[in-house]
Amino acid sequence: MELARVWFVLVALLKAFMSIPLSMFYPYGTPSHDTPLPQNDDGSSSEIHINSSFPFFNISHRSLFVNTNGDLTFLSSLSSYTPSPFPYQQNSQIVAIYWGDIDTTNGGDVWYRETQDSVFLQKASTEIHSSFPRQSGFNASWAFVTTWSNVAFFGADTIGKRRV
Ligand SMILES: [Ca+2]
Repeated sequence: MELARVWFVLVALLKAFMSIPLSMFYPYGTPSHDTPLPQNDDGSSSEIHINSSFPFFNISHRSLFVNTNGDLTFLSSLSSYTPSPFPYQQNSQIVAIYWGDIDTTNGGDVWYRETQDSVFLQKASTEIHSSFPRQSGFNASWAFVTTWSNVAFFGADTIGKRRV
């Protein structure tokens, strides 16, 4: 069996009220050399050119967008804050990790990076093997990490936990 080039998108979602311990997440933020998304509501990154092609729904993508409202898109940015059923409208190619009305002007941060760090990729591969035993040949060679950290919802107060 050919060990094909394997692509992996890893997305971590953190919210202040979740009980998932930080130790379960991959490191993120400035110490991990992540790029921060500017504080915004319904915004997106500029087009991010990636070092590897990412095959997704029969298209090999060389760029993507990180959208504040909790998703990644490949063909264009997305400002929609209301989750929609799949297949999604337009010609969007979307990885909807946490599609909701996030507003980081009220708190929280969105970070992203791509990596080919061998320690990171080995950990990611091990977790895939554990979660998907039928993918025993999976061997991550590249990853894109996006973290929504302590993000507030639209209309939240300045602490980001209550609607004002
Ligand atoms: Ca929003």
